[in-house]
Amino acid sequence: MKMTFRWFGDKFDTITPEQIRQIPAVTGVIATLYDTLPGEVWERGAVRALKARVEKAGLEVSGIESVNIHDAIKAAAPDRDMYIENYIKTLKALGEEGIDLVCYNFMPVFDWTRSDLAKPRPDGSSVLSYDGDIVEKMAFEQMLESLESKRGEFLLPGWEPERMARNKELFGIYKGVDETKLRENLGYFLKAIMPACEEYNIKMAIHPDDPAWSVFGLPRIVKNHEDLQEIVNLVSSPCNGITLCSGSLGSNPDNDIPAIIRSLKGKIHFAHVRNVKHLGYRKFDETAHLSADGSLDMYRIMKAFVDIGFDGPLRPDHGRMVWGEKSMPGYGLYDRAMGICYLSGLLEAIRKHA
Ligand SMILES: [Mn+2]
Repeated sequence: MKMTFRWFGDKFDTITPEQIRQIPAVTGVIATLYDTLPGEVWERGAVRALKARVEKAGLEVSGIESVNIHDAIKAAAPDRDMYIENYIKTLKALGEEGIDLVCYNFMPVFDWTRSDLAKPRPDGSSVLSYDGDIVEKMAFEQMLESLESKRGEFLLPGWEPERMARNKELFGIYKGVDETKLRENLGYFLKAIMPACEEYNIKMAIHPDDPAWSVFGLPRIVKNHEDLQEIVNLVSSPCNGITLCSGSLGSNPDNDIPAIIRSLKGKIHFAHVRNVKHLGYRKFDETAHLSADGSLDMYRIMKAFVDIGFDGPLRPDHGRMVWGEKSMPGYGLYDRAMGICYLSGLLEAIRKHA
């Protein structure tokens, strides 16, 4: 298991690789070229520069999160093959630079959703929060405006303004795309890219939908164990796998995360480990990583990863905002650093006890 930390690049992140290097146990970053748009080809030179930047700090690039997928691919629009070709070119640029893990998601129109980006908690910290009564009664435009007004000077990963400016048009292209169709479109995409993935040994790791249910009437196909198993079965290749995100799957209390981890042995390429606190039907807060702070049993989750012999990169996920830090919502330094230290402690205890 490799301990890693997400980093958005010097231009966008409030944190530096040099700071990340000082977090005990962390050996790599999960990086991205944050100023590329879905559908754009990543140039090999830019990938090489990104790697050099990270390596200068004594870390490795342990994977990419994300190479976003153009909506034309997800909706099977007439120009999808062109965008798939571009995706393959990006994979080649990454493969030639020795990068072997790509996290992606297949959510239509927008990425993760929250009703509050900075909900105050009794201890004075703030967290990302989801209240279905608020989100699911809003029009999408209202949701967009509300997030835009609260993000401050920071970009929200997955809610890039260029993409959101086209949201009406995007909703339009998903007309007639139900879950079955969306899954077929994912299968088409995976079949097309697998030869390149296999050539360069790039593991594709689909991220679960967040939250793990449909919002704004859009289809979602990465919500639970059954969905993940279907995706793994879509294309039989060692490169077709998943990102096990405990927080996204864990938004639905019906998802038994340790059981899902155990059942997907060999198919988990990447792990996001964080906690959530269930507050009622379709209501949750993100919390500190500590088991006692949320609803998930982090010991059982880490134990499941150890038991299946998971050896890929693992990173803490969204953190609380603490100690007056200002950063991209969920992506401050302090609470994520506390989170990964805690997970490393669990890991040490599990291994020594074994
Ligand atoms: Mn995640």
